[in-house]
Amino acid sequence: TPNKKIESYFSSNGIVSGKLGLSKDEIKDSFLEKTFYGLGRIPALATQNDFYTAMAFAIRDRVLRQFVRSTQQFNEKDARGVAYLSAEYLPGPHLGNNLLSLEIIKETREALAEVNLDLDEILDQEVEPGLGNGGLGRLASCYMDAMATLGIPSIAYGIRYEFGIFKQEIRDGWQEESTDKWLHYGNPWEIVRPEIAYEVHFGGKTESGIDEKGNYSVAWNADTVIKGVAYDTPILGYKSNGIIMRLWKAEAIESFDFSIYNSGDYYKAVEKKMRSENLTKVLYPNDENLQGKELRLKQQYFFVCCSLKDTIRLHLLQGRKLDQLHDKFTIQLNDTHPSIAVAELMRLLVDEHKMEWEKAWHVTRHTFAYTNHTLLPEALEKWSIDLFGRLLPRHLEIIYEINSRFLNELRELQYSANKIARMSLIEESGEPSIRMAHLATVGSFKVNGVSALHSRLLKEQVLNDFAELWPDKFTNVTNGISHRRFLVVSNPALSDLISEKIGRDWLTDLYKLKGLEAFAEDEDFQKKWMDIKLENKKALSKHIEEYAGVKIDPTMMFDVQVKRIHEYKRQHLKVLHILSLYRRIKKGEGERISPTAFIFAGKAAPGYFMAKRIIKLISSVADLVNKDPDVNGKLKVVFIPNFNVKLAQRIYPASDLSEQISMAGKEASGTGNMKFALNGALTVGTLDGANVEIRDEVGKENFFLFGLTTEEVQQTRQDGYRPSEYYEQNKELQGILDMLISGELSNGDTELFKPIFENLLQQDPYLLLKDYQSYIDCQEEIHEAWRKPKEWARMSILNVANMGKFSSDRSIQDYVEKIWNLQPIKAD
Ligand code: OAK
Repeated sequence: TPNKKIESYFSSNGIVSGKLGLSKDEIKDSFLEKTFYGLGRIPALATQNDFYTAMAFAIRDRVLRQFVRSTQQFNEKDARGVAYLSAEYLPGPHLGNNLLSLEIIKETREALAEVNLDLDEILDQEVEPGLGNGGLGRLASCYMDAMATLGIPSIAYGIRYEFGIFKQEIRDGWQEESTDKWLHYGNPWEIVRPEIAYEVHFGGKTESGIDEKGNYSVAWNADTVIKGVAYDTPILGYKSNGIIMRLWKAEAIESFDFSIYNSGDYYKAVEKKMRSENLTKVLYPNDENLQGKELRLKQQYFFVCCSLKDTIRLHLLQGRKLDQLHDKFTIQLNDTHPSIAVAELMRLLVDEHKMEWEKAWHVTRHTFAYTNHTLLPEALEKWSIDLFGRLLPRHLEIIYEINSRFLNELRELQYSANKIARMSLIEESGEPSIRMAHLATVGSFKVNGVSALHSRLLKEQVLNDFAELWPDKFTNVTNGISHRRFLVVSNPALSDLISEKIGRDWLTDLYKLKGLEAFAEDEDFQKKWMDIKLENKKALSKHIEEYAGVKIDPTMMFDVQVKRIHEYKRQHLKVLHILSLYRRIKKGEGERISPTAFIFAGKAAPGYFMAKRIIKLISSVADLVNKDPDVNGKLKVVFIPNFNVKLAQRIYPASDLSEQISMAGKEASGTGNMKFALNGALTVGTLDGANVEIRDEVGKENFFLFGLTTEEVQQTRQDGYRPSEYYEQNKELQGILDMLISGELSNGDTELFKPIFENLLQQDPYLLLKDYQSYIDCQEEIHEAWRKPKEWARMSILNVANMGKFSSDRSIQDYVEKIWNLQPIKAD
């Protein structure tokens, strides 16, 4: 029963209905109060981190107010909503973004200045939650920013990993990993909800029988029970709603096992608790490479089970019926990591809520929608039947039942045995396993790829049989990025310059940037534009000197490749280019090379041999080039350690050239490409992922294109590709490749880079040698363009002016129209 007194107090005195932001004095008062009462700190003892925490608490109060208000409005309207399920999130630092959303950056800066503190130093204290590996996790967070801003009734579910993506250090050129202790200083943004907790079962056996009502039913007698507890972080939209990111932490069901405790073995009793908590200890650091580990499957089921039980609770709380779940919710699956949800929802409906199978299946397949984020075969999730059955015996039965009904439908359509085997949810060849992408596709009403090209390839290749069977199920939603985080917050000087010219409407409608086209030729504007770039480059140079020990002249061209290290992304193609320039300089043929700093950053999966070797190669090339007096500072190479959202926010604003050079057909979309272009970097890229659409938007004359198309890649394969032919025929390329095994890069060690050399000569699965010459020619064009600063500035401005399409606001609008079919509710 609602407490009317409290409700009227809430709404009458401004707790919920007050204004959005705060004045300078209110911020100061609140900040000082949090320092004193919130942390119990006297100024003499307070550290910068205390001040950051106090400010975070002060701001969180306001963020929560917006969240409460949004929830009230969503509930009043009985709105249709989205539950977003993602095993990964990369929110980045919260404070700066929340200050922007409340429109109080200036006031906060002034309030702190009055007490002799500097906002930038305070912002720098924040340790970001690294709860994801790369693109997929960051996309989820960009989407939360947009969902909150647009007023999409939504909740985002995930896992509260105690240790996120590892911290990367570079020692002697090699990547070294250490644990990411992001919770070490506490986390002022989250609120634990001990009362929102669910039991999750594992293992044991199933037993079928007849229940009290005489119906056939299945009981799952699990042998392990773990509790999932909700930790909520409010995510604020720009000047609007707040939504919740609800992350589940695993806990033991009882703190102690009393039977063991009473027998006197205290340590053994506690051991069980520790084992339960292991479940959410650490994020698997593999990006697009499946490991098939039991703990990973446990993590997936654990968070899916809690999230579905919570969604059902929210649904029933509104007085609705369970068979209307799909009318009120879409559950969006962020790749297949949460796709066990299809079986779990069936289990909850059929076993726990006693719904009949057909009805439950109708609800299920109208509730889920599935986003695919990769075509890489090694990333497509499969779980061995053996492992799966041991951990989730009931789910295995349910999947068999779904499959048997599905295959019967296919038989009725007269499909061949071959085709039926191809489409089955179970792979029979080799070790029998469950194909999670098939489960997600069969169990969803929509399936989408993340760029036009990727969605086409998904339909034509990986899910071709399904797309022929259900053509209307397949759609595209091109990825987008939060322009508020990646331009307004991270590049304030450029944002102000833009707003001076075209006003501030672009903060909520990125297409408004088109207005900048009118100033592309304006020399005064160009100068201001490039001056800001230079200032950002100076700031990055400082960071690089401090963290990578390399001095860089900020007037050089900053040629940047930052992303996970993966062979398909071809960081080693960039290395071949650098070595080609180096060799030209050594031969005295370097006059047409513009002074360039090559900047790399990104993490390699700890078990990925080739990726780690590529990092070592970059470091070795850096040593050679940076120290050679003949190069005379014309080239610099640097690998900045520990790429994360915070570092990314420094790098994009300082970049001149964005390297998007994956082999065509491999990068599902890319989102870094959008962040660079939004900050005025020009792109050199293949026709892959969203590069295609970026080039369409900015115009082909403002984009440096090279390399094979996806069709040409396929043709090359069909024709029988022999990389050694390119090595034989292209003498420059030969000389560069020979350097890898000459010992020149490795203190005489001819073995160190042999694996890379041999891989390229013998297989070259990502066609570096085939694309090499086209890349080198394109780079020559780029170096020439850099020598015409006005031209460059014009192209840079035109790139930014045409980035409207790549806001995550547009992507979310697309999801609303093509998939979610709901009404946004903007906070008033
Ligand atoms: C990671 C693990 C498994 C499957 C996919 C991924 C992943 O990160 N994919 C990336 O998703 C991004 C967001 O859609 C895309 O921009 C990247 O191209 C894609 O590699």
